Amino acid sequence: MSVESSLKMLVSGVILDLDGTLLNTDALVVGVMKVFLVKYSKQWDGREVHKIVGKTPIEASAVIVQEYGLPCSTEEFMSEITPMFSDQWCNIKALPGACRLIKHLADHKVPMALASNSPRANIDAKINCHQGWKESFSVIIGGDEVRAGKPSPEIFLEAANRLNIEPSRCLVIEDSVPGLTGGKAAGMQVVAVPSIPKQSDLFTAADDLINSLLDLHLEKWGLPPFEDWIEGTLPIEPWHIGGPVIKGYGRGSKVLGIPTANLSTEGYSDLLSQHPSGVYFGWAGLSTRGVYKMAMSIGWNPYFNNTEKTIEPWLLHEFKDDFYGEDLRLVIVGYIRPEANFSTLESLIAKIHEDGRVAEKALDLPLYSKYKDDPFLRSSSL
Ligand code: RBF
Ligand code: MG
Repeated sequence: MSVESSLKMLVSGVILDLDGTLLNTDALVVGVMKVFLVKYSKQWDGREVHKIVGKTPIEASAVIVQEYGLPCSTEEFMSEITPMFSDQWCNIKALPGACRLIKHLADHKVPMALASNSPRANIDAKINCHQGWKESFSVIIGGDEVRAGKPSPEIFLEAANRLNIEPSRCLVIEDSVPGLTGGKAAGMQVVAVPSIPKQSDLFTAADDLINSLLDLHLEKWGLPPFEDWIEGTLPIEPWHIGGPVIKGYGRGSKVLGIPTANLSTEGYSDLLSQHPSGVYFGWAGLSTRGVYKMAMSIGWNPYFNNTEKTIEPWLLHEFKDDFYGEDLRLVIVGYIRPEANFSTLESLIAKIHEDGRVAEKALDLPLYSKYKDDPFLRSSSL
């Protein structure tokens, strides 16, 4: 990429959103709503999620009361639902890349503000559960500490003011449309990292649109780059998944030279929702055969525009026969790139083969090769 196209306006401070950007709050909202609506004999169907992301609690509550025709006022709804959330603040997981980002910016003394539509007391309760977060922000502003929440620019302008940095020199990182709108109205650079998939057309106003915090390239904004990429791969906290190999999705991956050993997503929707879509790699164990190198995609395969988030591991080994039904164990140790769309099938295949080579080589690094002996790969649940 040329410098002209990749280097944006230089910034000297970062303003972060909390819910959906640093914390996986959506999972909690869904959990609480499911339980709550049962009381009114209604069922949460998730269609409303995009109408509540980035809103203040009162606005989001009004949407739910209206959408579900609940026989209560917005205020009554809020007083019932608030205690259900308050018990759960410490159960909200950091999104992948959030701790890495905060630590990196703090280590490099980049001024950081937290600007959230959530009330200040809730912000404090949430971030206190994550070690090192609170101290990293020199400014924290809640939705109840400004006259108007996002999409008003006020909270961002106040953050810039307290950081003592010109708005145009601030980089905002946001998952929601109201946040993006507010950041742009404040005259700031905005990186959008949408928490709801397949909605990229709503984020065209963003200066950069990324799939997850793992894809953040701070050097584009003149900030110190992450230094943890190794040979085209990013080490992640290893995670496990396993189950019987199922038949593929009828796209003839074997013919393409990419025979993926697909896993059923049944029972794994929570696990999959925790991991951003993208191309990853690691080790694969087949109980009766051995342990193999593996590259895999998680997501909707933009080229095929799947409706379900799937997991498609490609074992980097020539097998003489199929192994449908066998127990496949995976330990995922690193990240390569976001899923992409391609104009031709040939270019998709070429890219996947490149991923395979990257994974093959990286897995020889001690950092990754040590997981080859993970007992999970050899245990069997079948
Ligand atoms: N599908 C896409 O549409 N875009 C991708 O960027 C992409 N990357 C992949 C990377 C790897 C390592 C693997 C194994 C698959 C990837 N896929 C991607 C999914 C691929 O289209 C699908 O697995 C094949 O069609 C085989 O079923
Ligand atoms: Mg948000």
